[in-house]
Amino acid sequence: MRIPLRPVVLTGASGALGRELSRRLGEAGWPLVLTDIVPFPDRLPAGARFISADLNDGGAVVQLCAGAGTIIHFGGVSTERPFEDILGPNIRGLYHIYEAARCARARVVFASSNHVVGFHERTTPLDADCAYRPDGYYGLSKAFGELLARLYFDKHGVESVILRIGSCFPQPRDARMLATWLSYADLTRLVMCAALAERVGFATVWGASANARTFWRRDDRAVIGWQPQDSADPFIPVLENRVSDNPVAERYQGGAFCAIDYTRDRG
Ligand code: 15L
Repeated sequence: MRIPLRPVVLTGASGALGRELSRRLGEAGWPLVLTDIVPFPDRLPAGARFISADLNDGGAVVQLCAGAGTIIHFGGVSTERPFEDILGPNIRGLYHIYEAARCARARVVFASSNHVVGFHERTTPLDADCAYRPDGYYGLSKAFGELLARLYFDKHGVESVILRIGSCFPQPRDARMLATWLSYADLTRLVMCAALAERVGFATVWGASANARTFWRRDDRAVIGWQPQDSADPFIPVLENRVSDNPVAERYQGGAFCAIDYTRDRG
């Protein structure tokens, strides 16, 4: 695969997926500018720089991204939290990322989440243009991010690839992840394709491996030329009965996130 000519900013570099991407893109020789609010815990890949920055600080984010061709945005809060914890990193922070992309004329590869559609039932197969049904403040912030990306393309021509990531872990862990699992290798190829594709406009791709039990169907993967190569299917015999005893978590695509602070009458 080609190597990008202009610097590639990776936010959230010190998080689980950020560290994995730093190592793998670093090994591929990508010109990385890594950033996070906390120090980078690993040895820096050859040719990479690390700059500490707070997504809440718009000036710092714009400066960090100056000259970049791509911003791979994995920073911010990555799980369900109270609204006030989400507001700075995921709402204001996203706005800063898109302003930085506009200034640098960079493409954004945005780590969105399946939790933007978490309250769809598991029995409903979804296309990427389905209705938003966020399952918490975290999913809501990712839906805001997707719409911000849409706005910045329509108004400013800032290109985005939205990665609606399912469950990206070394291995699937329960029955739900037989549908939602994304391997690290498929994630890496997905990010590479999203960054390198010639023209993407505004594209949305389900971030899941080739899982027979998937909840998801059509998306824009052809635009970036990505196909998953891994699958959760070999784990079916050991995981298909690994379910929780929470009926809300088991009914909806977002799983346990849907059950957090759930107060609706179940009748
Ligand atoms: C996510 O968006 C989270 O970042 C991750 O921790 C998982 O919980 C994942 O979704 C999932 O839905 O399994």
